Amino acid sequence: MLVIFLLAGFGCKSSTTSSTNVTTGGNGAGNGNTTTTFQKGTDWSVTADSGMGSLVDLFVGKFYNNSVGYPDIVLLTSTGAYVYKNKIPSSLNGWDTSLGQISGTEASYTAGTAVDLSLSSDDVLDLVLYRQSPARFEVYINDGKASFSSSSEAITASSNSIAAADFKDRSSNTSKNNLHFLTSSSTGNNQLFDIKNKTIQTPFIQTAVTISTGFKALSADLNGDGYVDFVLVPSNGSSKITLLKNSSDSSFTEDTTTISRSSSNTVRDALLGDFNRDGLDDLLLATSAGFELYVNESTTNTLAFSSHDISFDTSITDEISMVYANLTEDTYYDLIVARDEKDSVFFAATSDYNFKDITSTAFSPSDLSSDTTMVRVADVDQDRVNDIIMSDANGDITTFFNQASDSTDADP
Ligand SMILES: [Ca+2]
Ligand SMILES: [Ca+2]
Ligand SMILES: [Ca+2]
Ligand SMILES: [Ca+2]
Repeated sequence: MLVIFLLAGFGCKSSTTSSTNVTTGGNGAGNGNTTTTFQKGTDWSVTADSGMGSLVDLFVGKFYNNSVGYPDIVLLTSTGAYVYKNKIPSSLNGWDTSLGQISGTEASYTAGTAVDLSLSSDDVLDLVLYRQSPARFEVYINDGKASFSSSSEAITASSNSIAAADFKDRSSNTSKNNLHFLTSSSTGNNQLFDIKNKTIQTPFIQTAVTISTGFKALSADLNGDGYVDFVLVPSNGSSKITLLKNSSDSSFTEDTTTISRSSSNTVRDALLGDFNRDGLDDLLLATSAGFELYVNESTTNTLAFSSHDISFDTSITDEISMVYANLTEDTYYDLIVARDEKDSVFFAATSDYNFKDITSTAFSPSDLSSDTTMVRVADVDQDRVNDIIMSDANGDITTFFNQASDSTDADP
């Protein structure tokens, strides 16, 4: 995939928001495997310092240069950004917290994303962050050893979520390194802007993003034309989901009618992932009343989505964080649902659109925390099967290693 891959949050599958180290689904039989187990890595538990504030986001990917590319962690919190380095290259297991807070990030953040802003130099992730006071976006350029230099651009709009999209020719013309960004704002000042040559461009693109209160920004190539598009998911139960179709890298077409929600239930989380394995990302919403799935039926020229039933054998209606990634060794992506103040639930896909709760067989019950607020997936030990990283609201980290063995019918 051409993009970036960090784990900005949410889907591991969709193009701009996952980790460099997340493996992808394979081409095998797709047998709905439900048998994997996860081992809690006792050397990989981190208790966050009490002064680190509350967790805003958790980025997993390569922040520290080494030959293999073991994923590291950056915590974005209400007091700054902090690096947890993967120790494996020096043969010690666990997360090394000694790099501490990223210099310059002594502020309260509400949104951010980790992307490689310069494909032509190294492949470590840089950061684009939104701080509340003074209100501004900041670019933090990684020197390859998780030491960052920063620049900023003032803007008064708030941001609670940000998604990135490569320019179409970026991977073949890395000297350009141009990216689009969409930010969602709970006060309605949703913004679309570009970063070129590691610099935020002004003025910000004045796209009329109609949606009044944005909850989450997502990105994927929705119609398969090579241009990465954006989705803006509303808060407060609005039925209008805004699609921003990228038509030439210099213009986006706003579409608020293709996906119209039938319910007004408040959205708790949203992700883009391919739930029927046709190569186009579909939209999954977790709401206050359950899940809504909108299946992508777009063609190159026309965006189209249809509502589709999705089946889980456990009801989930709480404050949640979802991640969609392949964790059993088959061709189906699986779903982890983290619930604040309740146990997380691991759903293994058994066929297109159908999931089975295998939490009780995949995890030792005493290992699972009951206050997970964020979950991410990455191949932490680079054994070619994806592992799970969970965090509570303070940034305390628990790592679960996938005991599945890599097989020829699944991940590359
Ligand atoms: Ca597209
Ligand atoms: Ca699909
Ligand atoms: Ca699977
Ligand atoms: Ca692994």
